[in-house]
Amino acid sequence: MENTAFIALGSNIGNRYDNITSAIKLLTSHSNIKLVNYSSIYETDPVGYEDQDLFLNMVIEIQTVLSAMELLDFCLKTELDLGRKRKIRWGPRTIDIDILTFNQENIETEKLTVPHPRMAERAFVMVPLIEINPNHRIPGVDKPLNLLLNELPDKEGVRIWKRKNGEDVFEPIEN
Ligand code: PH2
Ligand code: MG
Ligand code: MG
Repeated sequence: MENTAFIALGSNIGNRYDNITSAIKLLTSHSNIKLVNYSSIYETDPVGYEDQDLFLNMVIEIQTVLSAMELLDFCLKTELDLGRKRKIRWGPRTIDIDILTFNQENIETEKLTVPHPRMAERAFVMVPLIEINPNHRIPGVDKPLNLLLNELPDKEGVRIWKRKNGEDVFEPIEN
């Protein structure tokens, strides 16, 4: 599987944990998508549109032979399968599945922009991303991730909710 993608997951409607773990299961049930790594789950204050419930957020790393567009289509299909309805921009969502990076590629089409244009400004993305890949480079961004994170005002709005390793072990995927 020659392509590596980092994907952000978020949910703030319904059973947020079920939504996120179901999304991972559906994504990795695709024969051409392999889960390589996943972060802890964080509970996060809403960013952008603040009058909504707290989110759960995490990041996964996958390998795939799909193209970025094919991966996007499968992410959008998975959102719909989990009952996502698009209403307010940045508003409440059952599940949001965003491609953050795809290899080190810059992609700009009508449907997809990679790297995700707002990822470096969002602590709810940067904290889980740094957890699983502290040396990750965002194409077009020279600064290391931890320096970017230090500058973000909303870091305190990101709190560990379920640890990947530790007492409250979280294993979304049975092997
Ligand atoms: N997603 C948004 C807008 N705001 N805030 C948090 N905490 N987590 C999210 O996943 C999120 C958000 C749009 O995608
Ligand atoms: Mg999003
Ligand atoms: Mg999205």
